Amino acid sequence: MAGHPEVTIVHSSDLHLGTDDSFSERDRLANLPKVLDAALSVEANVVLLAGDSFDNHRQPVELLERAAQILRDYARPVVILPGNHDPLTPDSVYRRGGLGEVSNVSILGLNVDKAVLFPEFDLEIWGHAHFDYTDMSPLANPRPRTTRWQLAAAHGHYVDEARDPNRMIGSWLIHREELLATSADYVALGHWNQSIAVGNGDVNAHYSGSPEYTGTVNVVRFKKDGSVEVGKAQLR
Ligand SMILES: [Mn+2]
Repeated sequence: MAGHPEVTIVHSSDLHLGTDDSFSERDRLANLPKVLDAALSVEANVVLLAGDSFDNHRQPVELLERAAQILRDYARPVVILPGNHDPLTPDSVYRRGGLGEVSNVSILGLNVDKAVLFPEFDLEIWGHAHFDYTDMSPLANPRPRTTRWQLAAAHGHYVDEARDPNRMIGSWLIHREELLATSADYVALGHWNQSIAVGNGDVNAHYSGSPEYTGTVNVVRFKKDGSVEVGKAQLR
């Protein structure tokens, strides 16, 4: 076999750009260039942001235009999954300020449907965007694999127990059997601030955590020999 391409993906989530912190003079977009710089340092082919990239939709258009420019200047592929803080509502940050028109940025559910294909890497990334603030099932209806490498992205709350039809508590739940049902090479999770693997090692499923709290991003390497390596890169 000639071998398939080796691919490096940087996975982050919960950047919460635009957080209203009136006690700080800090740039509200500061975490975005930090994550992109970390991606450059490990020569990532694709950056995936698994939800809550923005804290809320009450952002001035100027801030959104500046975020779009930072992403445009980065120039490499970025895939964004809208989460429960930045869903694709009519007033969404992704529908104002031009973020949906940046050619190297794919926003799941907006300028691409449920998946982004990268033929040059024999890779597909799929995920269900949040469209509003109500409950949804982040890993429902897993996409049948069409490429050598497949990454599933989901924004929600992982629970280790089997699904309980009588349990009505909790929103955006992700169950262990749903992780397994993806058969993906890597499941990129968002919603939790801490960086942690879930699913008992039966599947490569990881929360990246918020870079604000962890100071890191996840670095996922799909290797030529078919193995998957998951590590971290420090933010500077
Ligand atoms: Mn969230």
